[in-house]
Amino acid sequence: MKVSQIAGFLGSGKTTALMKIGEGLVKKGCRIAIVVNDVGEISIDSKFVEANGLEAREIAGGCICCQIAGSFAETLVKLHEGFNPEIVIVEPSGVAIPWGLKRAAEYSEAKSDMSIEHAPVITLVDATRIDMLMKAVRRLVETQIREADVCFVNKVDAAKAEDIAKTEELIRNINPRAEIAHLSSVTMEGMDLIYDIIVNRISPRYDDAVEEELLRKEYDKRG
Ligand SMILES: Nc1nc2c(ncn2[C@@H]2O[C@H](COP(=O)(O)OP(=O)(O)OP(=O)(O)O)[C@@H](O)[C@H]2O)c(=O)[nH]1
Ligand SMILES: [Mg+2]
Repeated sequence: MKVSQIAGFLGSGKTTALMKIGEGLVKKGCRIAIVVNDVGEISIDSKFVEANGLEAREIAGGCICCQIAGSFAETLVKLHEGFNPEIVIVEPSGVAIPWGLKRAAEYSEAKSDMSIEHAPVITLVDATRIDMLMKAVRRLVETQIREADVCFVNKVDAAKAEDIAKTEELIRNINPRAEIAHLSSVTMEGMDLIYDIIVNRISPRYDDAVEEELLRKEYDKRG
């Protein structure tokens, strides 16, 4: 079972994008489940989910990557033994750390006869709020960018050109190895690329050494 995570700070457009992605991939014939870990109110539209032949689960409270890793793994096991999706698209809470979520997903292998593969870690960065993000929650946003394989500058339909350019530059500075692309759930720009990334590419498994390296970089930067 492949796990695809769509990270990004609160309000960066994850749920909106995830619904479009789920719908698009189901249309292409993929068996898709979505898992949302919301800190706030419930946001999955169950009618939408039913109408599109998706399977959805919500994990409420806390952050998937730490406090409730156990229940995330349980959820994956239940999905595997029931609906048996090819791909599970996960929306971690806006404050989750992507690398920790890989480890949490792999816990499920110990609980059931299944193997987990990861799609590239996707982080959405809201170009319409880039100044606010850099002022208010810089550290968290930097971590989500640093741990991404692909960063999407999101809401490009509504963002000013200069803010899009600023967002790209910021991503490049924080994570030079990440691929950068544009996304809009309104115009659907970037959606074909997202489908391709989720279906056709894979990202490495959790590795202590890599996490240590990521933490070290973060620590060095903080001085
Ligand atoms: N213009 C524009 N607005 C968007 C786009 N995607 C999402 N939004 C809006 O951004 C707001 C937040 O979107 P959500 O999808 O709920 O964001 P989220 O990241 O899931 O938010 P949390 O779950 O609270 O962290 C909503 O008002 C959406 O309508 C986009 O591509 N373009
Ligand atoms: Mg959401």
